[in-house]
Parts: sequence; C-alpha cells; structure tokens
Amino acid sequence: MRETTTESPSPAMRASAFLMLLALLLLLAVPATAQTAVTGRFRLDDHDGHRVTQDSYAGKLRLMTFGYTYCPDICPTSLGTMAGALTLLGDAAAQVVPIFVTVDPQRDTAAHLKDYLDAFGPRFVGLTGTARMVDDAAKAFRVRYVIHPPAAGEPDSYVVDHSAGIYIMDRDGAFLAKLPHLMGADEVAERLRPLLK
Ligand SMILES: [Cu+2]
Repeated sequence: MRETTTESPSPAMRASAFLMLLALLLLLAVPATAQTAVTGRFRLDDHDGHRVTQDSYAGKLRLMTFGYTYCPDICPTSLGTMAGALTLLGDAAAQVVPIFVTVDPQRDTAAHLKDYLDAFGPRFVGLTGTARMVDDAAKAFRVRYVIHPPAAGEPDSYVVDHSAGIYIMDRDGAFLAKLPHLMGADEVAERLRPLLK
C-alpha cells in the first residue's frame, strides 16, 4: 500500500497565512477605534443625590445635553427645545427622560440643578458629580468644555465653553443621534416619534 503525500500547507505556511490575516484584521480595526465613538457611559449623581449610570434609565429613551446652569444662551435654548419636543409628544413623552449633565460641578450642585431644571418641567433630570466623574461622562459623549479663569476677586464668576447638541440615546443607553442645539422642537419631536411604542 502506497502512502499518499499530503498537499496541505506546512504548519509554518499556515502560521504565516494566519499572521497575514491577523495583520489585515488589525489594519481594518484601527480606523474604527480611532473614531472613538460615543459610548454614552456615565457614573454621576442625580439632582436628588442618587448615584446613577446609563443603566438607571433602562427601558426609556433619553434626550441628553451637556452644559451649565449659568450658561447665558446655549443651555437654556437646548433645554427649552427639549421641553418643547416633549410637550409635542403628549403622553408618549413619558417614554423619554430629559437629562441635563453639568460640566460645571463646582457651581452646579444637585440642589442647584434641581432648582434650575424645574423651570423646564418636572421630568427633567440634572446630573452632576466630582470634576473627575463629570469629565469622564463628557469624554464618553465626546463633549469638550473649557472652564475659563474667574474674574479677579470673584471666584464664582466664570464662563464655561462647551460643545452644544442634543443626544438621543436608545432604551439601553446606546447612542442613536446627535442633533444640533438650534434644531426646532418640532423637528426633535419628529426624530423621537419613530422610536416611541
Ligand atoms: Cu451652555
């Protein structure tokens, strides 16, 4: 009986083919990770002092924006737009949690946030935390902010520049869309409507 010679590649050839494939996969993977997607993960304290994460609102859609309560224009506009959109949705708005995350935790304490957000409606949730917690949350949403030095002799008088925009997060807290902060309430409502049950 004759022994058949196998034509299969040697282990060395297999290994190099495997390495080439691995290199190709890594090459394909690099641009995706370099984009640093919005993970939407956070660990903060809500305006009632409860520690919360992206999982605390499971089952609900979220409209989120970042800013600070002393903001003269962008934040009141964004929050007003969010409130308007929820009003347009009527009862279905109960499926959406409107969330404001401060990037100025020094001034935006839980109590201060609660007081400020009350003007936009009872369902608004304010989130704050330590500077580190807030910074981690901002990074997870790719929000940039700069706290400018206070005016001389007025340590509580300072401006914070920050990225604007309204995030729609799904019922698991995953990123769905970022809307421009100047978008009208009716348009924001239209973006939410297909997501409602
Ligand atoms: Cu603002």
